[in-house]
Amino acid sequence: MTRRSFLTGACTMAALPASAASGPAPYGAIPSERQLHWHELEFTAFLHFTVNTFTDKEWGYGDEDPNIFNPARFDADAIVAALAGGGVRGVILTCKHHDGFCLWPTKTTEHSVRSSAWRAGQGDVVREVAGAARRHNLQFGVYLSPWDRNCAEYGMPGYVAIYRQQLSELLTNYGPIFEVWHDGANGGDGFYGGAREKRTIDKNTYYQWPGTWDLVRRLQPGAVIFSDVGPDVRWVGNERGVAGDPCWETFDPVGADGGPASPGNVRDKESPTGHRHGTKWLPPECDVSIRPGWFWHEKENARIKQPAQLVDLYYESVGRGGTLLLNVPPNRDGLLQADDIASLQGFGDYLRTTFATNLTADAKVAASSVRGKDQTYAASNLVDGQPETFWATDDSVRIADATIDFPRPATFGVIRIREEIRLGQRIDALAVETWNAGAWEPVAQATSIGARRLIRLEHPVTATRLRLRVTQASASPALREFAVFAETK
Ligand code: FUL
Repeated sequence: MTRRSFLTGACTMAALPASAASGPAPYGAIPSERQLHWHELEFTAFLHFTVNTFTDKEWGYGDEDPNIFNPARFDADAIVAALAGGGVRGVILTCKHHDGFCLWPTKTTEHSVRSSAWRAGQGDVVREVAGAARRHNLQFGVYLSPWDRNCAEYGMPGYVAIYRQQLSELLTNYGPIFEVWHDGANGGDGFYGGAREKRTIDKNTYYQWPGTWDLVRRLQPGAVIFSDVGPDVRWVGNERGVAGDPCWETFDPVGADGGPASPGNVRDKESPTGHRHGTKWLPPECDVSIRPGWFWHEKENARIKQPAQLVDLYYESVGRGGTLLLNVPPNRDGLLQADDIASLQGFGDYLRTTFATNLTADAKVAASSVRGKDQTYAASNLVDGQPETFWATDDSVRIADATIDFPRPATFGVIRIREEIRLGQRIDALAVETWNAGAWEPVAQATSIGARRLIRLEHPVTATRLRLRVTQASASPALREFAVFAETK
């Protein structure tokens, strides 16, 4: 050890007060690297596709003939290209839904594409979607239903090894996986290898989730794990795609009966808002289908959510610190329906045009307080477009403001505010004001900020001067971005 590094080490160890220029200490729970990466995706898609597409069901019983799965014009590139056109950054495929039919040629069961007439048993939907996702620069994720209404072993101890084997196949043979999705539907009646009976399982113990999650960590350390209770991403508590307001990124799940929580067993009334000061960083994923059902049904072809509805959902999910997981189900041809594609495209156009130009980018910013008067934490970091920089104040500060002066009047309808979440969720409330005829006038207020808060104004506002006021915080504020945009309608 050199003398210099010895001294540096000694200084760090001695409990000196933090120098003014050192960064703020994190507050409460903080996100992992894999969660940070997931937050950046904002908007991802679900593909619900299996035998149900051909039987017109939402939940298959498990006795379906594999030959009915025959999407004659299946084209993963066309599907993924349409998703990319909608602004989607990741896609999660139902590799196995509750009916147990596997969309890849698994070694664990005959009940898969291998036994199907589709491509004479040589097809692999998982491989094709994973490949198309990579070609279109989208991340790829897998949904593997724990409930399996086909498997004879379901409900018995042997099934857990089968489930883990299926997961291992998916996590080793298809490249990087960004998310592993475990739904919460658990047990009931089914085919179960011909038994045709009802099988119930203990939600807390049967699947031995900790062992399965260890397996995911080992095989795909970068993947986030989704379920009602995480461990990385929580279900938002409804299938409407809407987060609470406030929506805290932290959450301590409790079972529906007040006991321990597990996938399929959570007091989900609390999931939309999460828990302020919860001990786990467990942000919400807001899943919703573009159609009434999760699978494609001819009778729902005229009931597709329009771009304006998708825009509302975006503000109610991504805009509240979560992500939006929008299901767009392939049809019997193995393609997305034209109307679904048109809605996606309209929504993507809205996102691209509205968020193209941040009007604060050439504004000047001055703050009531800057940490240690150090430029590293200057308020101009709010508008520099750099993800790594942030505005911070001294540790003792809880109420602070930043004033933004535009070089010319700016007209905007959307405000975007982001905390430096590497340092936890610190802010409890803030307000935005405009300077008008010698006085500050309120424009908007918000509570939870977290990864991202989008405020959509009822009417556009024109201003040359704006003020962002942190009115309540649990630790000194650390904000990464303050941006405003003209909404294109
Ligand atoms: C639920 C399932 O029961 C639905 O069929 C759908 O897959 C939804 C996303 O998750 O648990």
